[in-house]
Amino acid sequence: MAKTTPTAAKNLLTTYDYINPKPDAELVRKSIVYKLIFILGIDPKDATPADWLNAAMFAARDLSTENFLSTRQIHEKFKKRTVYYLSMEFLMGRAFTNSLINQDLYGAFEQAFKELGLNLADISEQEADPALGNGGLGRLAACFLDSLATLRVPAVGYGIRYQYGMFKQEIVDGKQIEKPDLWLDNGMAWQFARPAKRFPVSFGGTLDTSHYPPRWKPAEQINAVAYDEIVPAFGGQIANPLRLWTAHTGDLFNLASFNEGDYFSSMEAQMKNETIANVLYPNDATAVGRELRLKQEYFLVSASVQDIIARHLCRYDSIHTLPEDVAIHLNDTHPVLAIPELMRILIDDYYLPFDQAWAMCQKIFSYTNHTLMSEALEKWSVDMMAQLLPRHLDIIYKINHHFIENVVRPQGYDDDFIRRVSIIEEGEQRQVRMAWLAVIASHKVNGVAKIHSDLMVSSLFADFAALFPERFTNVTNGVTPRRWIAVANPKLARFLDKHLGGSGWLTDLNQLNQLNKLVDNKDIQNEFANVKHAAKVRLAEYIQREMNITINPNALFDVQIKRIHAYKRQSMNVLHIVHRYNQILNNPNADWQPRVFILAGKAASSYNEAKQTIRLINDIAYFINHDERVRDLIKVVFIPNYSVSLAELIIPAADLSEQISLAGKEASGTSNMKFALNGALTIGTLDGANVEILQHVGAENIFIFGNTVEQVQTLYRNGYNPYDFIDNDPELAQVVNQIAQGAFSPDEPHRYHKLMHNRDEFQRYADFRSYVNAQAQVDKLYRQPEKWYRAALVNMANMGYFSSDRSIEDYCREIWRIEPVSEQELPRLA
Ligand code: 26V
Repeated sequence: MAKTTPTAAKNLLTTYDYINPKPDAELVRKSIVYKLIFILGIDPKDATPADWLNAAMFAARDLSTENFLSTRQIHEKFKKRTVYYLSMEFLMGRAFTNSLINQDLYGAFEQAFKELGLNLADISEQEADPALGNGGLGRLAACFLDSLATLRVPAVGYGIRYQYGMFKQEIVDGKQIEKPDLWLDNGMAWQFARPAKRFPVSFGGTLDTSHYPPRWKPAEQINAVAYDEIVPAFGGQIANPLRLWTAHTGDLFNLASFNEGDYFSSMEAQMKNETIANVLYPNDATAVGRELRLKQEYFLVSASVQDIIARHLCRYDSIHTLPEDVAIHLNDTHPVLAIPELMRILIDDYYLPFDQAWAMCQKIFSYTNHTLMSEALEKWSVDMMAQLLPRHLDIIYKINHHFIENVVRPQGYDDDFIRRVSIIEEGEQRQVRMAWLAVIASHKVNGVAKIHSDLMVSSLFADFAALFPERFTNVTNGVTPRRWIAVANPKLARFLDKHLGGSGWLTDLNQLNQLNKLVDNKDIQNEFANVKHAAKVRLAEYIQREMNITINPNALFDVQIKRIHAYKRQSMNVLHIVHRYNQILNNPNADWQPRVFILAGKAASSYNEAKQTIRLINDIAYFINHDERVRDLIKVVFIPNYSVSLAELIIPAADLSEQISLAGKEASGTSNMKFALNGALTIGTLDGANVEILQHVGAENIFIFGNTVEQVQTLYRNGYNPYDFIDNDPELAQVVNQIAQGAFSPDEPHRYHKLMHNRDEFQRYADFRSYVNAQAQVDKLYRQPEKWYRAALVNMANMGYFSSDRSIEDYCREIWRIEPVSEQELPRLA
């Protein structure tokens, strides 16, 4: 489409020839009321809290739009090399409060609502929490977008605007029930619809190889249409886009039947493919959904790569400059089809020779691995790919051939090695190994914590590390202090402002170091204890209101919140709870430390063991919470429908952070960082980022237990037998038997038999005793508040390293070679 902007209009943004309300409370109030009346068409006397929220979000969006548009102008003017972050998941959390804090508008909006007789905090609670992700990987992408904007890095996030996010979890009779998550139902004032930004995405059909380049004649086409979400930097001035694609249902045609005039058949295909942007897949999706998942992945990357090229051609007139201008980052293997997609466009549309296109790809792509678990490593059947993406499969074969003949064979590797590194896995069902393709095409491949990156090189990618040792690197994950302190824990933010002399820590988290001087100061310990207590009261009120369970804020809050998965060992947490329960009943008059065990998390809907674990937690909660003999010494709470917003409520209230995965299985973990940053102590294994947290906070300030990776591997090698541990530990045996024989499920005594008597793949029983001992150390320290709060302060003081700002600086320097927008490049304010 030709650009039709008249010359006179071209400089409006830079000359500020328009009205933008200066954000004082009065103008904010007027702006909110204006939006309510003229944008939403609602009479203020009829407005619901959700209406007020929408109006306020429009008002707040106005105030970041200028930054958003001028950021784009700066990038174009200075031809800023840009990173495009491709991810199937973004767990952004609520946008409204975050944007007010990042733009220093919280006070003005609070006052404006006060004048309207409303309360900002209540209004903010109306916002739906877009759950466009499963867990850690999606939330990491969101923390990274916040840091990218705040560090002024030219960056665009690309994802899918799933109509229904992750399901809504309800707990009925202890069981997880999945309900649709209607996050878009109340409108989404935060996103700009971009109906003109649309790209066709094709599927199926045939490949005519009688020409060069071969001609792909697709059978179906669907349009990807963009929605842009503003990602505001902390401190204003810069705002980057998160571009989310929807499938435009009206545009899909079965081309063949449409051409034959068969309107109804073409509509049928449309209905079927409507689902492309409908749901987010849980991470262990069944075979039924696999084809749709593959389509979603291609839909994301095809639209994004086309958009990236279009953006490049706005700045440069040649495709050949693409590698200087563009870095594309692959968040796990999910967007790896971007590689053959870019190859296809370069070869088929721009007529580049294969070698030249391939050299460009290797400069452009980089890839992060987020898991070593074999079941999460994506492989697509060659047959399915041949059906759906014949040209891409053809290109993958060529890449594989080029790799084997030009890279592997010349180095003298044998056939067995070649079989192992081939992108195509031979066997009954030939499969495309997406992680292999990612490694072969990328100039850098990173793991997400030191131990994980080391294991990645020594196990999963060992053969590739022999071929290209310089390709592999580590970038330890981080979390944004804006979301995880300023938004989630404002009282802690005030505490830090006070003792660190201002809010500089928010963009330079190493300033927390200065707390180290203060950790022995009793007044400061008390002040922090009060901050923690207030957060515990807030959580206790929520649990009372939503679940009708009374908990005591003076008890130790012991928290495990994350996806429910066997390797994360929620069921080992349960073993400890039951063991403690038994001990209390055996010795009721001992001086027990009261504890509240808080758990939350979703189980993938097809993952039975995880769902059983949720049910077990709820059965035990019901049983123990109603046993008068334990009084208030143990309470167990499973909070339904875990989300970013719930994490913001729970994490500040935690005393103890449970990070108890089997060593070698958790790539990094990021909630471990959020907890420690909020002054919780960690009980954890030597796994993921726990190892680096230990190094930063010191062994006296963390409870480390359990087998090391080496010990775990030795146990596996020697044929791990859970009964070696159960039979040698009578207290453990008692716990296992109680659960397995129905002590907590009297209506169905065998309900948990299988859960307890399986092969214990993640060695809960091997680590049980060491875990229980570590828990005793926790009680002991908690009894000495001075020591406990000192340790909590030491944890906070040494968490600077775990800011996602540091992670992003590492990526920019080591992987993307990207420079932020400089002070000089920023527009001068009028
Ligand atoms: C796999 C699949 C397979 C196909 C269906 C959809 C799907 C979705 C997710 C996954 C794998 C998830 C990998 C993941 O979430 N890894 C987590 O990444 C965090 C950020 O790096 C890290 O802190 C966690 O330790 C790691 O489990």
